[in-house]
Amino acid sequence: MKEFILALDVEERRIALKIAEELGDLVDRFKVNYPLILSSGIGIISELSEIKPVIADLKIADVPHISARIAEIAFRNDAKAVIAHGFAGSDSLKAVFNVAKRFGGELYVVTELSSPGGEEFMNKFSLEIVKKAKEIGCQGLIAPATRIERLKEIKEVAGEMKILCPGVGAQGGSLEALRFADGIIVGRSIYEAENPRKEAKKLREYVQAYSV
Ligand code: BMP
Repeated sequence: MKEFILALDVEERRIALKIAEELGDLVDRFKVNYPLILSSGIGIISELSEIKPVIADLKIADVPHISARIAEIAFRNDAKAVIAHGFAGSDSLKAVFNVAKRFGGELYVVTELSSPGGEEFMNKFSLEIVKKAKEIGCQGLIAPATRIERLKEIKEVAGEMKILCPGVGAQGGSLEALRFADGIIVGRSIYEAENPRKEAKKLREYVQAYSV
């Protein structure tokens, strides 16, 4: 079954909770990032978790002991998964992976950003990042829906690792990503839509159709 994940990049706790209540039945998980966590506080993860599991997209990329502490705070506040940057290297990834393991959570590793800037530096190393993440035993990867050919290459190296793809919709990425990915992460196309529920329903049906 493919996953449909809502990126809740709004900046107000009240709005985030309202959207989550309205769309929670249509999505598999929520992903929260700095805009929401910094404006609402880390407690928003627990609040949203009452509705659906939360991925804390903190794009962790620090020296190992700090990376581990960041991940620990996210898991202590009920995150079920965290996202870390692969470019920080295997020591930092291992540190986060060990924390995730202790909490029974997951670690998703960013390969290369879905934005054009992801092609400047990150894509020179993204396949190496995939190999490293796989070697460590990380549960999944974040890979661009905006570059399908690259996504295909990432999938070939990733094998059975789970791949979640942001970039669908507002960034110009296509749902074709689901040919290689296990799930899509969508934000603005839903929460900025005139009728977010209608948009989310359409995507839900699409993801479901791809899952059979
Ligand atoms: P939107 O659908 O509004 O473009 O949002 C995409 C979400 O996915 C954002 O939260 C962003 O931080 C995240 N993301 C991304 O867009 N590209 C990546 O390569 C990695 C991400 O985590």
